[in-house]
Amino acid sequence: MRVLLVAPRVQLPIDTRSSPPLGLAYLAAISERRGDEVRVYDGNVERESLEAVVEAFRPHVVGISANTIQVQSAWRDAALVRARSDAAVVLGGPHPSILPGESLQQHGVDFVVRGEGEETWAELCAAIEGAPRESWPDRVRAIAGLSYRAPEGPCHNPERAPIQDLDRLPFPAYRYFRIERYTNLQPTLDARKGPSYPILTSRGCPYQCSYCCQIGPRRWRARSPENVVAEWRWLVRELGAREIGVLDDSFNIDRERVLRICELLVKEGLNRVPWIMINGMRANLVDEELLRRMREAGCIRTAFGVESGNQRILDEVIGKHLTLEQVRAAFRAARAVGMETIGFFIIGLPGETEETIEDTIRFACELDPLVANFSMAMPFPGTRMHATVMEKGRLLVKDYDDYAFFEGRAAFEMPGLPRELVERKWKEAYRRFYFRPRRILRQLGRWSTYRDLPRVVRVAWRTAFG
Ligand code: B12
Ligand code: SF4
Repeated sequence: MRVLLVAPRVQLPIDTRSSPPLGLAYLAAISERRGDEVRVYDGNVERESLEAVVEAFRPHVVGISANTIQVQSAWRDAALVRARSDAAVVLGGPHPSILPGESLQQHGVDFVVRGEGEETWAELCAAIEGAPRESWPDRVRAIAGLSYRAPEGPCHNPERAPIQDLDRLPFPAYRYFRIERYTNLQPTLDARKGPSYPILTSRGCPYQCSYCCQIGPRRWRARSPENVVAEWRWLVRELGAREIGVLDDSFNIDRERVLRICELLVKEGLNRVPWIMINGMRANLVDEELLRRMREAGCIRTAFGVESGNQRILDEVIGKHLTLEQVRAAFRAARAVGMETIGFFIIGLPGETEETIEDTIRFACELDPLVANFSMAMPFPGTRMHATVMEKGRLLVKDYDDYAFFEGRAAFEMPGLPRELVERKWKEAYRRFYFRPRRILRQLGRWSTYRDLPRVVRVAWRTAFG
């Protein structure tokens, strides 16, 4: 069967990094294991049009991935595929998983795979292979995690149980990606040295922060250290990775597992290739010894999800299960072992006041990470924050494209939290953090400042003053 996997194009108003979409790389590996002929089309790096690819490749199944800010583009792609072929069109990813009915109403969409996709995808492809379109509803009735159109209306099969043994998954199939067209992992910080690859060593997260969009079960599942390091070795030795980014939601839930991964990386000499924690580690679960072992194993930079500098907001609004003192200790420990840090902060959560936002800006300056990333609170569908805003506030975003906060516009208002305040404090956060004399001096000491100067100035200016 010919299978086309599509990452829809997202147009953002500022330059961001690009990297191969890992979810599609896993699905490509599953299709390959089935013996399918695979083509991946990432609209963010392709030069050909999707129309041309559909016409030349003549797929039997087209799988399209979408988070919220991509979903309108995904629907356009689905309609475009339908206009040019009779392929089954399947949507998956965070947004369709949360609101499957909405995507099923779009022209051209036949199926929605909810949550973790590998097993559902394999079963769906097997069920419809060679079968006439009219027979699809009957053939897919028993496939867990699938939503589809049937003559009686949209059908949502029961949830799929999470994959128990993640070690049984194939490694992501990067041979279908044009790796040379992606940026490196953190282009504003590091020079591009060669191919960069992501890795996912665990799935899920036991926490439930109010703003976070979790599409899978809360249960955290991990790959074994041996399986993780086997992929790492393959990325470095076979694919020539020059840097690796760990994408886990919660890398450090099991301390012993992290220590064992680090031990194996050192033993195999894989620690010569730098790696970075892309997503935040849990600051309450780190200590100096753990970070030292990660540093020795090649980790040059870690991130922590700090979110707020106000304990009440952390406890009552987010449910972060984290204290400000634990955050301070985590940053101190990272500094002590020579690891660079990124802090993630959120401005304008429901329940905030000007004072709590002030606390966050001051806390960011006190922690003084290499990078402070201030997001404006964004109520993604399916999150507790979304429910709060719908119940007590007013949503300002008009469509899903607006869910990218880059334009500096607040997405909602709450009583006592007007949009002007959030937008003003968000800009102020960037200005106050990045335009401190100490910070400017440190920035001038980094080589990348000179290499990326035009881009850094453009982004900083737009964010702080634009
Ligand atoms: C790495 C990452 C990024 C990278 C992107 C790298 C890339 N090109 O993929 C960067 C840092 C650039 C980024 C940016 C953003 N991100 Co992000 N990101 C992630 C992160 C941490 C990992 C994504 C990943 O690779 N996961 C691993 C793979 C295996 O899982 P997956 O992609 O979900 O795919 C599985 C299933 O969803 C499903 N599936 C997916 N697609 C398809 C398609 C088909 C056909 C099928 C059958 C199944 C299927 O099967 C896959 C395998 O099981 C996730 C959190 C998470 N744990 O997933 C957030 C996450 C995806 N990001 C999120 C957000 C909000 C953003 C931003 C909008 C934030 C912002 N305002 O800047 C931007 C948007 C950028 C963009 N261009 O789209 C949200 C999305 C929520 C939502 N409803 O949209 C997430 C879920 C974080 C969260 N928990 O809230 N992100
Ligand atoms: S923000 Fe991080 S800790 Fe909180 S639920 Fe999401 S992944 Fe888990």
